[in-house]
Amino acid sequence: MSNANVCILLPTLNEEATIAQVIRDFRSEGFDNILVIDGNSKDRTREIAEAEGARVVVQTGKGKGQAIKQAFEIIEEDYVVMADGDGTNLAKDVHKVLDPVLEGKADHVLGNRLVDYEKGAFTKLNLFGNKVINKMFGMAYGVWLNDILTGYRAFNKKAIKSFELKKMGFEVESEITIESVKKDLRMLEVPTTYLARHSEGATKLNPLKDGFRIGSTIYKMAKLHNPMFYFGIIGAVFIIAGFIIGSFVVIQWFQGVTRVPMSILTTLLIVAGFQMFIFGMLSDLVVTLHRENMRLLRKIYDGKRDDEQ
Ligand SMILES: Nc1nc2c(ncn2[C@@H]2O[C@H](COP(=O)(O)OP(=O)(O)OP(=O)(O)O)[C@@H](O)[C@H]2O)c(=O)[nH]1
Ligand SMILES: [Mg+2]
Repeated sequence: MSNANVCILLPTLNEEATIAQVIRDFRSEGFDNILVIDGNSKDRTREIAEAEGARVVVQTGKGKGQAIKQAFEIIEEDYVVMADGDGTNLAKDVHKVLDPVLEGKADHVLGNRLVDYEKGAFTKLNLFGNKVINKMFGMAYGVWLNDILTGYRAFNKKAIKSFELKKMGFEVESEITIESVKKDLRMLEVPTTYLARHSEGATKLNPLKDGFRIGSTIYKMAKLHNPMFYFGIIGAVFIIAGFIIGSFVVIQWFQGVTRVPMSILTTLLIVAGFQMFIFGMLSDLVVTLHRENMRLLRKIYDGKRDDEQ
């Protein structure tokens, strides 16, 4: 199969130190169709990318999420490989990432960075944050992946055109993965090598701020996919708070002090907590029925498209 049908998508923001090499490396793997979506870099990223023969598009908004959304809208090729422009992904790994999609084994392949990473590629905080986020994702969506935040991925056209992306920043990787679960896409993880950043290129990621945003996106988006998880956590917080205050009330009562307002608060917290669980169960029912309907609709739609082709 010719690689002209594969678009290599590189989002960039001030990556003049690495972009030329990244483009050359993908070319030497046999990929000439390279799209750089640039976030209005203040350095020479765009000029360099153009000189290396890439198609350069300047994103209309801000953030990596907006850039990816815009790129997915303009891409017309049947296959897409997305990689970072900071030279942290090995172009050599492209075949590992892309082949399962080309062979029709998956709609979306994720290059797992956590098996083989260079010293210094992750800070301790980033590594810890990644692990927590992957566990949380597994609990919320029932799909246990090792690296949902990877920037090295391959997709087929069906996948990129089915994503409904709303997040503007570094939440985009989580959103794409969540969308893939929701749209029943076949996902596959393959091991890839992750290199440390070039010493001249600065990270655009703020581990605490972006980590919190990513966690909150995963949690909020779970409302429409796994409401038991979403409401269950709120319920658990209420019940635990109720038990803590309740224990205090009981201890004080044994000491001869009666705390009436606190007793009322304890009851309210525990009752409200249980109600949250019941609410979660009901929402779960609604979501499950909706998912079955969507599956059926998708089946009908795919069948129709096959007939047309
Ligand atoms: N177009 C565009 N690209 C961006 C934006 N922010 C980051 N990028 C690019 O997205 C890729 C990944 O961003 P990084 O800053 O490396 O984030 P990361 O890889 O998650 O974090 P590190 O571990 O620090 O490398 C890089 O190629 C960036 O240049 C943006 O706002 N717009
Ligand atoms: Mg990076």
